[in-house]
Amino acid sequence: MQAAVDIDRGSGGTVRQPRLAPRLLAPLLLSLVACGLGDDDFPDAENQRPVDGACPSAEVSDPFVDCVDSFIPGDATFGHDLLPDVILGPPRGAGALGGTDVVSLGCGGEITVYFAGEGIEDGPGDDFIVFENPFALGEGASFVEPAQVFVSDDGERWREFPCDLDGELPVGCAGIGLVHAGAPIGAGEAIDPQDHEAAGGDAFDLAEVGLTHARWIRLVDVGERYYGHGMWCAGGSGGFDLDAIAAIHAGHAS
Ligand SMILES: [Ca+2]
Ligand SMILES: [Ca+2]
Repeated sequence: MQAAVDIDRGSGGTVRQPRLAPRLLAPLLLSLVACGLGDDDFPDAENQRPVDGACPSAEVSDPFVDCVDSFIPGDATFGHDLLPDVILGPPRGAGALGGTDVVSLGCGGEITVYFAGEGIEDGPGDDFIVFENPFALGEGASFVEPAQVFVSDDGERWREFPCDLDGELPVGCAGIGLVHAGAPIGAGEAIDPQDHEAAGGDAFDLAEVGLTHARWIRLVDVGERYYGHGMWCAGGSGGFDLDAIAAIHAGHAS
């Protein structure tokens, strides 16, 4: 597969150096020009465990989480006895009031969930929405408990969505947007939980991390890093609270 070229070393001898043959180089250059990005633009996330593998037989049921692969909470306890049902299906937000149909991760806690079949697909724009339970503090301010989002298609290598915690509100993290889908319960027209603008929550685009599909999503509480102390992620309901995750572009969907 490699051609060789002779290089004159100036001392009468030559050494053989491998190089890419032109017929191999052309498509490589074309593909680089086509997407403008190399693999190095999407490095795998460091220090992420492979999945536990608890979900191989899960079947596609709806555009929401199909199975919980693993749950490693901090000290929190809220909603843990209701797993996995509490995070399956559509969100049950309460708008500006937050919501309580959640499981709390606690400081540094993490949960890894699975989308069966072809998983989530990279379609135009955002591909999935994470729903937490932030609540309004008035004047456009919210109380938030952020988590960083990781995705994997093979269960071993992970890509991370950059989660900027330096500003007044976190950017690129889950747990920021108020959740309107499911609220107020039983009143008015139902809000489509796959419509980010109407439903709220925080939406993510697989193209941003260079994946065409993702089957696993891992959420890791970063409240302590954001606030600089563990006050808000301590206690029974401390830290990021997962309500639901909706696939916008599901590989199995018609
Ligand atoms: Ca996309
Ligand atoms: Ca909480």
